Amino acid sequence: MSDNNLLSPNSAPHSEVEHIKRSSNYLRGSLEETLLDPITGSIPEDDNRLMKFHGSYMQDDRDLRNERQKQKLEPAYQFMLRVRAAGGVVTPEQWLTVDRLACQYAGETIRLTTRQSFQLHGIIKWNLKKTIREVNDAMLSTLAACGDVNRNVMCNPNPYQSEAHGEVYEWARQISEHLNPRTRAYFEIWLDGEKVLDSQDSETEQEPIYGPVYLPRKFKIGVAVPPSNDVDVFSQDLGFIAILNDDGKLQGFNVTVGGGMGMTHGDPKTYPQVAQVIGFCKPEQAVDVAEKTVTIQRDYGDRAVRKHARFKYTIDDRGIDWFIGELHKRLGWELEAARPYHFEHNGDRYGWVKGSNGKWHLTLFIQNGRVKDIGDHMLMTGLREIAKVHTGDFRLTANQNLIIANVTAQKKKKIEELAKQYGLTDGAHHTALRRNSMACVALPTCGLAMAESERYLPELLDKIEPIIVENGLQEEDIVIRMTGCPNGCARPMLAEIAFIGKAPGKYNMYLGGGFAGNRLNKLYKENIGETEILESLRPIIGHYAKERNEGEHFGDFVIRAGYVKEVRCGQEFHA
Ligand code: SRM
Ligand code: SF4
Repeated sequence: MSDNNLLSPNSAPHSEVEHIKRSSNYLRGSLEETLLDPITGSIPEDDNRLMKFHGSYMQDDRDLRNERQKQKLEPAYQFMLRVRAAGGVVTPEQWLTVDRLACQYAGETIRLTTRQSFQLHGIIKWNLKKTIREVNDAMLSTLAACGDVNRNVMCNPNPYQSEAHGEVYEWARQISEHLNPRTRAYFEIWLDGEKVLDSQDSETEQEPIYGPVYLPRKFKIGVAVPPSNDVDVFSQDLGFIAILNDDGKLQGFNVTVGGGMGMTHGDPKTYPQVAQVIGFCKPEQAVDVAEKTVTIQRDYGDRAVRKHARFKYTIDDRGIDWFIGELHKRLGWELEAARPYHFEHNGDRYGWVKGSNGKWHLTLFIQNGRVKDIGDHMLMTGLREIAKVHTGDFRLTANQNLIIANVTAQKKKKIEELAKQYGLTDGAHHTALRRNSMACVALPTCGLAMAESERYLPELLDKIEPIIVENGLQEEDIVIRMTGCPNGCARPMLAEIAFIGKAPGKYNMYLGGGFAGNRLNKLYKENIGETEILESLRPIIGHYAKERNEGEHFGDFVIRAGYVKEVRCGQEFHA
C-alpha cells in the first residue's frame, strides 16, 4: 500500500484534513474526551472532522443563529446522525428503533436521504452516545455513513423482480461490508469496546483496504437493475449495472466509474461528471472490482486539494485507459466487454405491485424524504403503526421515498387500511412532476446551504403545477430537483429541470438532464428568484406541451428546441 508519504501524486503538500486523519490513531482523535466536556455543546474542529467517519456532523440551527448571537449565546449546537443500511433495506423492528430515537432525541422527525439512509437531526452532544448505541443494538450502524471512506452502498429496491433483486442486493451488501472500515475506534468510543472483545484481535490495529489516512475524499457506490436507474448509477464513483438474462437470472454487472455531482459556483475546475461504462464482471467478481477501484483512488486521488480529490478528477486527469490498465493490473484478470443494457427512468414507481415471489409491495410518496406528523397529516405515526404489524421489510428508495415491501396477502388489507387511515399516499393525486421531485435538506441544518431547498421546493411546485395542469401535462413524468448549494446532494445536475441555490431566494436554473439519469443538464438562467423562475418556465412548458414528439421527454425536448445545448460529459457542463 502506498501513501504513507506526505505528498500527493501531484507533489503538493497534503491538506490539513490529511494531517488530522493521520494523527487521529485510526479515527480516535480526542473524541472520547471532548464528547464528555460539560462546558460546551460543541466539539473542536479536528474532532468534528473525525466525527464524520462515525456518521455524525456537528451543526447548529441556522434559524436561531442571529438571535443567539444577539443574546451572546453560543450557536445552538446539535448533531446530525446518519444511519445506514446497504440498499436501504431495514426490518420493521429497525424502523421502530429509528422512530423511537427520533421521538426521544431528534425533534420527532426522520429524514430519508437520497442514498437510502436515515438522518436524525438536532441531537445534543450528551445524547449522541446513547443514540448511537441504540442504533447498533438494532443491528444498524452509523460507521462510515459520512467521511473519507466508502459510503452507504445504494441498490435498486426493485419490487417487480424480487428474485433478481434479492441476489443483486446480496452483492451490494457484501460490497458494503467488505469496504467497511475496520478501526476499533467506533466500538471503543460509542459501544464501550464491548464488540471488540467478541470479534477482533485486540493486538493489531489495521485498515487493510484504507490504510491510516483513509481515502482522499468520500467514495460512493451504487447498484442499478435496468430498466430502472433509480440509484442514478452515472452519478456514482463506482457503479454496477445488473445484467439479467431473458429468464431474469443475474449474469453479472457492467462496471461504471468516475461519476460525481459536486462543484463550486464560478469555478470551472470543479464540475459534475457522468460515469463511463468500462466493462463487465461476473457477480462473484464485483467485490474484488470494488476493492481494487477503491485502492486505486486511495493511492492516486489528490490529497492536497480537497475540491479536486474526488475519484472523477483522478480518472479525468489520468484518462480512462490508464484507470482500466491499473484496475486490470491489480485484479490480475480483465473485465469482459460491457453488455447491452437499457435504462428507462430514474424515478420510483408508486403504489401496490405484486412481486415475482407472490408478495406485495407498496411504494409511498414521501415528499423530500421528510417523515413527520404535521397537523392532520400523521405520516410518522402511520408508518409506526404499519411497522408494528408488518412482517416484511421497509426499503428506502434513492428518490427519498419508501417501499413497504414483502407484504403477505394476509397482511395486505390491514396495511392498506392503515395507509388510508393515516393519509399515506402513493402520490396519485399529485402531478407527475411532484412525484418526480427531490430536494436536499439545506436550511436550517445544513451548514453549507446558500438557499432553501426542502422547505421551499414544495411551495414552488404549488406554483408550477397550475402551469403544468393548464398545459395538460399532469401525468407527464418530468424530473425536477433542487439543492441549496452546488454540492448536488439531490443529484440536481441529472434532472430535467433543476434549481441550485446561490443566495437566499436565488437559484441557478438548469435544463436538459436525461430522463433516465444518463445526461447532465445545462445552465439556463443564473441567479433568479421565484418570479423569474415562473416566467421562464411558463413558455417552455407550453412549447413542450404543443410541440413535443411522441414519447419525447422534457429534457430531450429543451435540447431539440434549442433552449440549452446538450452536455455530453462533465467537461462541457460549464462551457
Ligand atoms: Fe450530501 C455534504 C446532505 C447525498 C454531495 N451533504 C453534505 C452535508 C453533510 C453538509 C456538510 O458537509 O456540512 C449535508 C447535511 C445536511 C443536513 O443538514 O442533513 C448533506 N447529502 C445530504 C443528504 C442528506 C441529502 C438529502 O436530502 O437526502 C444525502 C445523504 C446521503 C446519505 O445517506 O449518505 C446527501 N451528497 C449527497 C449526494 C447524492 C448521492 O450521494 O447520491 C451528493 C452528490 C453525489 C456526489 O457525492 O458527487 C452529495 N454532500 C455532497 C457534497 C459535495 C461533494 C463533492 O464532490 O464536492 C458535500 C460537501 C462536501 O463533501 O464537502 C455534501
Ligand atoms: Fe447542504 Fe448543499 Fe447538500 Fe443541500 S446540496 S444538503 S445545501 S450541502
